[in-house]
Amino acid sequence: MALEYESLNENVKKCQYAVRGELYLRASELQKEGKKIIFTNVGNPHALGQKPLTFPRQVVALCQAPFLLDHPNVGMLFPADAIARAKHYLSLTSGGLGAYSDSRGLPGVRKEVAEFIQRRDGYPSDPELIFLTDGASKGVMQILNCVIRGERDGILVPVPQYPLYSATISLLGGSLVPYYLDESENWGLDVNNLRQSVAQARSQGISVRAMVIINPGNPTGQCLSEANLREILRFCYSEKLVLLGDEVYQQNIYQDERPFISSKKVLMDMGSPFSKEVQLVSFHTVSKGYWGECGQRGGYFEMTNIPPRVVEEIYKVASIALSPNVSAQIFMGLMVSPPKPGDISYDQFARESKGILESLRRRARIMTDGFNSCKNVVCNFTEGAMYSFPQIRLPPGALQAAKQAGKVPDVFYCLKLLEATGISTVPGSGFGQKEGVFHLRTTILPAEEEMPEIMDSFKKFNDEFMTQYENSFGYSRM
Ligand code: DCS
Repeated sequence: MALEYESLNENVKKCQYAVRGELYLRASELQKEGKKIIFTNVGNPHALGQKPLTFPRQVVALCQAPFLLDHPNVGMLFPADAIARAKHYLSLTSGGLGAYSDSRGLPGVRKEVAEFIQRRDGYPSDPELIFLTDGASKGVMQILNCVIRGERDGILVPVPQYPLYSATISLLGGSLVPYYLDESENWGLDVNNLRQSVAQARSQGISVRAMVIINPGNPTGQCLSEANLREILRFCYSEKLVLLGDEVYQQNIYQDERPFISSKKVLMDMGSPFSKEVQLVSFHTVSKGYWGECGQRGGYFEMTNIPPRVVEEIYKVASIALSPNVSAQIFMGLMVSPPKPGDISYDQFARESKGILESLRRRARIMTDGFNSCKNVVCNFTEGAMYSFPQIRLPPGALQAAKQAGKVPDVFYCLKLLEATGISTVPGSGFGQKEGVFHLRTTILPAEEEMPEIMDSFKKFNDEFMTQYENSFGYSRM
């Protein structure tokens, strides 16, 4: 047999993805046994009760069932602007949602994305340099696939990081070059650390080719400042790295001091030679923000300063998969061109989206404060994205007990938490963390009214756990 475990591609075996790892599997088992599980392991808002925005669903419903457009009562069920938008999107397709589109996505939707980027950043954007993808994940994989030629090609990745990056780099047989975010500086990024990481990688014969930033951060929740982005872009210029800007959480901002600024805008603001030379690929999605349409699998990437011959090659590779999801492309079109003031659906759309964002902002606060009120737990405020990433300072007794159980200490803690409370989290080791320091990640997505109860039950578990394992020998360090 060709497909046996022993003969499986080693890169497949090496690749790990903690968000659906051991904790998730145990939680699914417990759920089957009838235990109530609160799934905070995945940033999957609708799975935790978030309602879809009405307008985009109306438009896509009409696109999926175009015969409704000919129904005499369609105007009683759907607002006129939704009907008009459904006709608009259908006219962009070559045969409705059942037909493949161009492998880069529908030209009309790519144009809408370019217009959105131009409005957001104040600089022109070219639809020819925008590819629509099945979620941001597929875009990231396509680009890493083009960059990584073998194990000597390194990609700078933040630690902690979202494991899409570590997993894809393993799968493609490249080398992950970590740079550490500083927890005591609110998960800030120090460019000196970057230099050290690159120097160390080079001394091992690795050629560093690209750098990933996640802004706002997953799992760390920080928002990068404009000054920091400028430093990063300057660093990419001097080191000749392509910057992969993961900006999927750009709508998820919960403080006013540091609004989201795209890497593209900062790069263009820097002017020549940077704006003409630094290579940048930026990613976005319909899965996050107040949309949370994870199951639709819509995303895009925009390329800046990527040579036309490379763009052609990326197009060729995208063509192998024929076409991104067409209904997801329409979600993307709607996300980048939502109803405007004066449109029939505007008030409802604005009310719904504002309601979700304001609630997320309150939930970020409830969670951080809740964690910080617990014994031996410290947590930076979630400035953006959808996660809280508290540090759990484990007493030596707990480290010992974990060792005896054959578990990594944070996995041990998260399993106990799951068994006691039904709260399903992801251990910090799944994202990478400094040695001897332990974390867990939760989403801030459970319903706001359930939040106090969840945090109470977390606190009760944690404080009892700490008392049980505490002794006088000190703690895991920060
Ligand atoms: N980039 C980051 C930083 C993400 O957090 C995610 C999803 C993606 C890209 C990919 O999203 P889509 O493919 O859906 O566009 N975040 C996962 C997570 O950490 N929890 O849920 C999903």
